Amino acid sequence: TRTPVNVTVTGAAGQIGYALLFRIASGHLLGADVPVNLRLLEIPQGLKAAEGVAMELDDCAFPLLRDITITDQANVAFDGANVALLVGARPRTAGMERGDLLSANGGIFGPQGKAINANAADDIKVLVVGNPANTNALIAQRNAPDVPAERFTAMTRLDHNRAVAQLAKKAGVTVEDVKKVTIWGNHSATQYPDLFHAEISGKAAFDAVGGDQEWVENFFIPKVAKRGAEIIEVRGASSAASAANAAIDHVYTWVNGTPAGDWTSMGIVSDGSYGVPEGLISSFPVTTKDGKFEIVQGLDLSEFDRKRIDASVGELAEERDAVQELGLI
Ligand code: NAX
Repeated sequence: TRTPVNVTVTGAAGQIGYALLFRIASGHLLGADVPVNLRLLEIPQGLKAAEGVAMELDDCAFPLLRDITITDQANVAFDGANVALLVGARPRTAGMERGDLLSANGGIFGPQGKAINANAADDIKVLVVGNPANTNALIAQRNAPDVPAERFTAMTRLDHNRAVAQLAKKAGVTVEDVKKVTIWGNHSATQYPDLFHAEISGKAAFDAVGGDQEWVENFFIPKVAKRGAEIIEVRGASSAASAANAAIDHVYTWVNGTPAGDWTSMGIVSDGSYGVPEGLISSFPVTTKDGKFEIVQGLDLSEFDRKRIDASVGELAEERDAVQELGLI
């Protein structure tokens, strides 16, 4: 039998945590033959609810679930961690300026980065879900100097999946017919969901959805970029099950590889590709294989692509400058 993989989840008592933990424990994160130990990190006020979730996990009698640890100590939660899903974050509340938001999250992701650096397993893979995800990932990464930078990633897979679903709907095909969609930049309203390099049933996606630039600019892009706000308005709460699903997809794809003829979107440390300043955590088209990813190279960017990517990357650079000024990185 295989050695269990240690999976740490922060914000385990929150709504994404509740949608996520049962799927990790049932084998959807890593595979149906991989046993897992769960390490749940919460703030003290969240510990009791996390205990309740752990009771429900017990009650599922999942064959792959070995051990559950519940703690408010980052050093305990990340001890021997192979995969860490950083979901818990400080949300923006009324009247909060961006600097306040970034520094509150710096107070979370700085120490968690240090705890990962000191305690995690050598093969640690980190996914940051908690917003502002890209910059929180940057803070954690910079606080973990002994961990290879490429092990810190930010989640844009939910945006990616949203884009795929919108394109399938418009073209009247199934989601499996939609390939090579890219989310570029920041997981925020400035993100650039790119269909110009995508394919639908083997043809250029732009043609397959009617070749209508107006629809792309005024419907498709805002639909994807503002979907989070739309869910809040309609459901009365922010995306949880779809966010958890995207986190599962992100890690599963990272570990198990992208299918031939397709790629995915991940927020990763830039190596300077496509003019994205080195070191920023920005979303790119990537292929994955054997637990490693590579940026898809050689895509021709139009002026329209360039403008949209630059705008979102510009926002990331501003966020980096702000956290630098705050002494968080
Ligand atoms: P909830 O407020 O339901 O849960 C957050 C949980 O985190 C709470 O239980 C809280 O006690 C815990 N927490 C807070 N600080 C912590 C710390 N320092 N250590 C450990 N736990 C801590 O939020 P939920 O709806 O689950 O969303 C979680 C995060 O995901 C938010 O930041 C949200 O903005 C972000 N999202 C990111 C998405 C993405 O695509 N990247 C999409 C969905 C979601 O909006």
